Amino acid sequence: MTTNALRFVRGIALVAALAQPLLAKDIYLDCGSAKSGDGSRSRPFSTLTNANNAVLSPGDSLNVKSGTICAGTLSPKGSGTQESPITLTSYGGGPLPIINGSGAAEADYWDISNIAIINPASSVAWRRGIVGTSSDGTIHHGLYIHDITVYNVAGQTNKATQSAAFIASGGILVNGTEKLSRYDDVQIYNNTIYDCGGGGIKVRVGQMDNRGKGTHVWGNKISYVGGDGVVVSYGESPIIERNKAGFLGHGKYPWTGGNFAGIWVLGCQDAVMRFNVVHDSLMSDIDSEAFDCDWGNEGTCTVEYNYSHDNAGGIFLNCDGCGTPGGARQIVRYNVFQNDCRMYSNGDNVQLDFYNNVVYCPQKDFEIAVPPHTNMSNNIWVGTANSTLPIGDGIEWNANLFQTVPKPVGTAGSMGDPRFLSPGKGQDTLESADGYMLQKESPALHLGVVITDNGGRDFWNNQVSQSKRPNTGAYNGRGV
Ligand SMILES: *[C@@H]1O[C@H](CO)[C@@H](O)[C@H](O)[C@H]1NC(C)=O
Ligand SMILES: *[C@@H]1O[C@H](CO)[C@@H](O)[C@H](O)[C@H]1NC(C)=O
Ligand SMILES: *[C@@H]1O[C@H](CO)[C@@H](O)[C@H](O)[C@H]1NC(C)=O
Ligand SMILES: *[C@@H]1O[C@H](CO)[C@@H](O)[C@H](O)[C@H]1NC(C)=O
Ligand SMILES: *[C@@H]1O[C@H](CO)[C@@H](O)[C@H](O)[C@H]1NC(C)=O
Ligand SMILES: CC(=O)N[C@H]1CO[C@H](CO)[C@@H](O)[C@@H]1O
Repeated sequence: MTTNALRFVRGIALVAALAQPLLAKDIYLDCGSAKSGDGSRSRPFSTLTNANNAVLSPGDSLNVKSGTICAGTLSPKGSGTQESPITLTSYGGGPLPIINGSGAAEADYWDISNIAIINPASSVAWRRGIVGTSSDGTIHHGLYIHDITVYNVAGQTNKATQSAAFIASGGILVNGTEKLSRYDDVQIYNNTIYDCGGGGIKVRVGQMDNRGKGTHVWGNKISYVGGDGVVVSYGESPIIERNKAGFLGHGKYPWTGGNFAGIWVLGCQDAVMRFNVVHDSLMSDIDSEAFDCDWGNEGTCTVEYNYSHDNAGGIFLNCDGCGTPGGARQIVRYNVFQNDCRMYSNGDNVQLDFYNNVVYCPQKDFEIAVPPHTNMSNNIWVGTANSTLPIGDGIEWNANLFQTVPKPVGTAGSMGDPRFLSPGKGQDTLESADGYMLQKESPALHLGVVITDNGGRDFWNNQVSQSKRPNTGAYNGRGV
């Protein structure tokens, strides 16, 4: 059974739109009202059925009364245009209106904001809060979902036994998959998502040979979801940034089987994950890393300027061997990883460039597995005396600084205290990682090797030169 709180269906919308007068109309819905009116502000519709029957045109809006609860599926019809999207939002001020229900989607140029969505149930199933679908074999454009709160969605939590339902469950989903359909210009930002079985935000915008363009997922706060934080698949140059994902695997509908990871991409070209914070993930079968360049990624897959801490699965997953290999160059740079001590690698077809990161694990042994072709440059590794770091013909170690953990056998590098400002004190924000700046006496200053095409700035936005020796670690400013 598929249930969604909100679904967008395209259908007859375009034909109807041609027959509409150019005047935009605003439709009002007040589920607290006793009798249904004509959808005007003074005589609003009172049921989701009324609202679902209306066909909206470019520039139209559907407004849901604040402080009310509507039971059922909101599934409005119609498509906007780039200049005149259709708006779905709340009116009247006060608490966000809640759509409590099931149901489910295709549409162009919708801007959805300022509503709350729940989809509770006593047992988990294929269920999501909000879903946009593209299944008619055409390219859809423009889905903007922002300032929405999604919580209490009883999505599937077991990927081992219910894989398809788990993949399709979570807070906010986009499903641009069927019959060569694709979704361009999907923007999901500033939403709050918690207590959702299956995960937070899962965006599929196309297929391997037909990737969706312009996917941007940013500024979302995701916590206590029973699965993945953010997943973007089959996008061209998608950007996932400034999201916070914490306590993954926990919550009202906690993880019960299979694998999940914090923030990850699959089947993408040139994906970037940056400025995110991922923390306190529960251990799943073998994943639960903060970041993952999964299978089918091509070009580059970049993880930069992020901070993560205390994820049971650790730092990073190369999963290029988990499906159709894409062979993207994986670039992990200028990140701070606190008490994240593990990397897992599945797939031999990729090059991993892991440089200018801080990996701080004074209490837990490292468990680091990397692709056979890996370049570890300019990182600071703080570990235990018992930890070992990987060696191999294709694993190169340049200018790393090691504290307590021994240098990998037979490689160059320095041992010593990096003299961080105040390590181990990071909380749940990017700012809280400031303790990983370097003191004036730090041996890490100017210890690094020059890396060409290095992104030009460090974690704190200090410049990184293409010719002068950088510091090791994520901080390239002067000693403080
Ligand atoms: C949502 O609907 C379910 C039944 O489907 C009901 O048990 C629950 O109380 C409703 N929650 C709210 C906040 O209306
Ligand atoms: C996407 O839609 C198709 C067709 O309805 C369905 O088979 C598939 O499971 C859906 N995937 C997700 C992630 O919702
Ligand atoms: C994000 O949401 C907050 C309220 O939670 C609001 O004040 C802010 O303006 C929003 N930012 C954007 C860019 O929409
Ligand atoms: C390190 O390993 C040795 C031998 O396995 C063990 O006796 C010792 O307790 C370990 N030390 C720590 C701090 O884990
Ligand atoms: C590894 O990176 C360093 C620094 O960029 C570079 O000098 C070296 O040539 C790289 N090694 C390989 C095998 O690419
Ligand atoms: C490169 C960059 O913009 N880094 C930012 C990372 O986050 C810290 C803390 O919010 C900012 O100070 C940096 O500017």
